[in-house]
Amino acid sequence: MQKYILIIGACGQIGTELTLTLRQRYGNDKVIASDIREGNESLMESGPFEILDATDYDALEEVVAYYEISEVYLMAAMLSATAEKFPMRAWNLNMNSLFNVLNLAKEKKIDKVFWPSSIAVFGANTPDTLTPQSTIMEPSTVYGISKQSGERWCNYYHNKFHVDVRSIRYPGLISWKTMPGGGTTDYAVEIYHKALSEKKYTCFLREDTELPMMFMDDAIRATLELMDAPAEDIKVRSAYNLSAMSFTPAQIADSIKSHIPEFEISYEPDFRQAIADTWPSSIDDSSAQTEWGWQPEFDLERTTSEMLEKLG
Ligand code: AKB
Repeated sequence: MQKYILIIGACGQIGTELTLTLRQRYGNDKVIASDIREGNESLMESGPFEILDATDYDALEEVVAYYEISEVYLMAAMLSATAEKFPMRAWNLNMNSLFNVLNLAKEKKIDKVFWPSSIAVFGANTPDTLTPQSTIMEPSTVYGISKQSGERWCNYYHNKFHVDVRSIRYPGLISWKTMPGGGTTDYAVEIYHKALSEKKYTCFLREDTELPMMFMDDAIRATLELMDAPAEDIKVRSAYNLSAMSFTPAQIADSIKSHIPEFEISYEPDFRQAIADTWPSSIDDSSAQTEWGWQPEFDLERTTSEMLEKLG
């Protein structure tokens, strides 16, 4: 049987690269990109594109029926920094879109769901270093609360209705094709753009704020490996911890200076510092490693070389 895939939030930082990779793998016409607004030309022109509000169940159901969709990647979300400014809008988007997709799967209108969680599910009382898969989770941000609730609902729909939903707790993601928007880890992308254009960057986090990060190629590969894994190997139906590297703003600046010696960084922490302070500095992803074979390929040095080369 032919497999048709729907990406919701296809114009975002992860959605763009996920759509292009899935189109290469399955064929352009098999992967339907959708978003609330138009985006990247390469994405819009390489295959079918639908304007879709993921909180509108009827509109979503119509697109799923029209294209005979069997798999949905729900990438639409309001990220941590923006969600602090618009709590109710964030809750509405992050939760209702998830319920809509989970309910389509419960009704057997689709077979498989991918939904992204985040390191934001953790909070100030979580062990900070090598944070375990199962641990104290008391998120204090709007975004973190929505992601933690989402994880519990994914687990519930799997246990109760046998929905095949799979998820990853993404760390901060670094990519050059599409800018992130509204996140706390966004500095780790902005810094490369500013290093090339202005040779200096003012960071909104303190120099010693260590956070888990990942290069986008690793994140996309992890997503596809998790979706390809046999259902019986997926023991975690909330979301998997996933790790690649951890660094501070001072360390990423040093890594850039080894390519651009005149680069200068200064620090003006803002409200995003308080968000970052509640997140872990490193993650234990041994469950992902043993259950579906996860291994990262990009460390900070490789990420810096790739970002500066591609953006340069
Ligand atoms: C954010 O900073 O909000 C995101 C995330 C870690 O989920 N990048």
